[in-house]
Amino acid sequence: MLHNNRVKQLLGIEYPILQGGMAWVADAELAAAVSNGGGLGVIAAGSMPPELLEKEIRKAKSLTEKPFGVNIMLLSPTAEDAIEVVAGQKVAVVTTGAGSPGKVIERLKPLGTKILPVIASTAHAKRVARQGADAVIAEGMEAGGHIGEITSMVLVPQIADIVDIPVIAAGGIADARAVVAAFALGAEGVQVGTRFACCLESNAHESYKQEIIKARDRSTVVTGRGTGHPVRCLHNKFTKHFEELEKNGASVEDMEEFGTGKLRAAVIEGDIEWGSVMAGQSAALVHSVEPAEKIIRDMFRQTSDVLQSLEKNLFE
Ligand code: TUI
Repeated sequence: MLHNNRVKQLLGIEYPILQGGMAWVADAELAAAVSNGGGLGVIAAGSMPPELLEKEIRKAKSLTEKPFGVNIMLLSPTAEDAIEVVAGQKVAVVTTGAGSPGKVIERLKPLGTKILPVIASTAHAKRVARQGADAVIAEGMEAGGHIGEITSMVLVPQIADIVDIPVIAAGGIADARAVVAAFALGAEGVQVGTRFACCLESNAHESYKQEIIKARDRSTVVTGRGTGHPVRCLHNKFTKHFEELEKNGASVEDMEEFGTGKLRAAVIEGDIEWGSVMAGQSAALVHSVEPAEKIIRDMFRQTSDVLQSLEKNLFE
């Protein structure tokens, strides 16, 4: 397959779109749906013990002939086990998050696995490029879950200026307008989390999906800045209580203890009041639950309309 687009080339996919690696949400079923839709589906190892991760990888292989990836959350206590499972299963692509992927690159690159670290700063991008990353996913603070400090609008062009490997934009991308904007900023691909968390094949509880659909521009908040692990989620009783803890000077341990199990509660049990409903600011742009394949098709087909009106506005 020969493409001008380096992300399509690198990953062997039809549309340069990756699904974000969302713990508890991104299982084999979601990953296979995204891959079958022409993007790169990703299984999130974050919430999985190694036996379950292996089972999900085998399941994804049975559900799609297309390439898919595994996301390794580097803060997770099971990250090292996940690396070994991925090595054993010869997974084609690994994305990493929330840390430095040195060990992942060292262990998996010799096996031919493509490594795409999520980064949130120029220093980190330079470092992973030097370490041998195949592409970088530049994630702005519009994203959901664990985030950095810089917006996609200013992060993506800076990363594009300093690395030679392809840049994939993430954070705030939920429709064709954002795809065009990301490419204008120098990206050659996009990663989408929130809109896929809300898709038909996502494992998230129906109540979780409805909360995303109801979300407006100011519905997300960032908690945990004091713990060193800022996390964006939809505001609810959980985030209000978390903010109280921070204001009252609670210890990092107490805050982390309060947070434990809350993502699972939201995603699996549908506890949208006291659970951590992680979502990006683009939740406000998600209006319905649709199949992954339709989301991908619309996000790329509609780019030509966006470009046409853009040309009219700029040049006529
Ligand atoms: O990892 C994510 N998003 C996540 S992970 C997650 S699970 C979690 N639960 C509770 C608390 C914390 C996490 C939920 N959402 N996105 C990728 C990402 N990586 N965003 C930002 C970063 C990042 C930040 C700092 C990557 C590297 C980094 O520094 C590494 C270094 O060595 O400087």
